[in-house]
Amino acid sequence: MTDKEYMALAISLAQKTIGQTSPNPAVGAVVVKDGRIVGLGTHLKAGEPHAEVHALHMAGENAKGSTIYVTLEPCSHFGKTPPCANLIIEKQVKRCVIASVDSNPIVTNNGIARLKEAGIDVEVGLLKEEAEALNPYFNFYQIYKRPFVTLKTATSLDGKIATYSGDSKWITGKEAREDVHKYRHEHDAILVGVGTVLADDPSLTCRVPNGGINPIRIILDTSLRTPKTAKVVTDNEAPTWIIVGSGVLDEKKQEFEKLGVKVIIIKEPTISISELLKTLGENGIQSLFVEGGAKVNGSFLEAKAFQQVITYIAPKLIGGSNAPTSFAGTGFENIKGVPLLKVKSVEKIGDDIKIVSLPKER
Ligand code: AOF
Ligand code: ZN
Repeated sequence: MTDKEYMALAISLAQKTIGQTSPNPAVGAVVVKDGRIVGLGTHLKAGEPHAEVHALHMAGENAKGSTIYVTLEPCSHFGKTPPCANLIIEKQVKRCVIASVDSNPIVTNNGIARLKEAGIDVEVGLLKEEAEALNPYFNFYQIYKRPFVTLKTATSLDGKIATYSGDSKWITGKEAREDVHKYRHEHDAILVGVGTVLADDPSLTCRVPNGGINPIRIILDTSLRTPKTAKVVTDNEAPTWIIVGSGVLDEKKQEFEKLGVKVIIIKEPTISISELLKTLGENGIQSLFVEGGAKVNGSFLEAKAFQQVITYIAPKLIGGSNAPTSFAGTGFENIKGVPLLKVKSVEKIGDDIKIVSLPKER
C-alpha cells in the first residue's frame, strides 16, 4: 500500500468519530512496519488516550522502526493526557507522516518540531484537505474562540416554512428529517428562539437509529418566557441553557437554575448575535446548530454570523403572502449588501433536495 492509502485509512477511522470527541478533534492513526499494518487507533473521547496512543499500544514491540501515519500533528503538551510526540520518540518510531497541523495554538508546529529534533523523519501535508475537513468546527474555534455556526432550514419549493395558518408538520420528508439528527450529533449545541419553544415544545435531542449524542440545548430568550413545563426544562435528556437579556431579574434566573437549567445573562437589553457568540465561545461551545425559527434565523443572517447553511427543500408549493419564510427580520435593502454563498453540494434526499452552502469570500 502507498503512503496515501495508509493515510486514507487513518482518515476513515477518524471520520466515524466525528461528533463524539469534542472539545477534542477527531484523529486517526495507522502504524506500519515492514509493509504490514501493526497498529490502528482513533481518539474516542476527550480525556481518553489520543489516536497515536491506541495505535502504538496495539503495535507493541513493532512500533520500533515503524512508520506512523496520523491525520493531525501529534501533540506536544501535557493536557488531560501526556504528549503523543514524546511517546512516538520513546517507542523509537522511524518515520512520521502527518496530514494536517494542529490548529490548537499550544500545539501548532511544536509537535512537529519535537519529532524532528529527535531525528524522526517527518513529512507533513499528505491528504491535508481531507484531514482538515474532519474538524472544521474545532479548527474554526481555535482561531476565532467562538462557535462555528451552521444554519439549518427546511422549506417548500417556494421557500415557506408553514402555511398561512401556521401548519408546518411536515414540510420535508422522513429522510431529510433524519439527516438533521446527524447534525445534532455532530454539533456541541443546538439553538432555537423562545418562539419555537412556545409554539412546538420541541425536545431538541438527537434521535438517530443507534442513539446519538444530544447537543446542549440553547434557548435564545431575552425576557425569559420559556415555560417551566417545557420539555427542554423538564425532560432531563440533555443540558439546557437559556440565554436572557439584562432585564431579567436574578430571582427569576434562580427559579430556573433550581430546575437544573443554566441561565446566562447577556449584559444587553436586546441580545446581539455577536455578544451571544462571544459568550458561547467563552463557555466552550465550538459548534452551534441553529434550527430557528424565522426570527432567530433572520438575526443570524443580518449579522452575517454563519459558516455553513444547510437547506432542505421539499417539492411542495405552499403559497400565500402571509405564509412565513425561513428568514424573518428586516433583511437587506440592496442585493449588493446580501451575503454571498457558494454551493458546496446538492443532493436528493428521499423526495427532497439538500443543499449545503458556505459563505463566499468577497
Ligand atoms: C493528538 N492526537 O488523537 C488528538 C489530539 O486534553 P488532551 O490531552 O486530550 O489534549 C487535547 C488537545 O490535543 C486538543 O486540543 C488537540 O490540540 C490535541 N488533540 N492530538 O496528538 C489525538 N485528539
Ligand atoms: Zn496527543
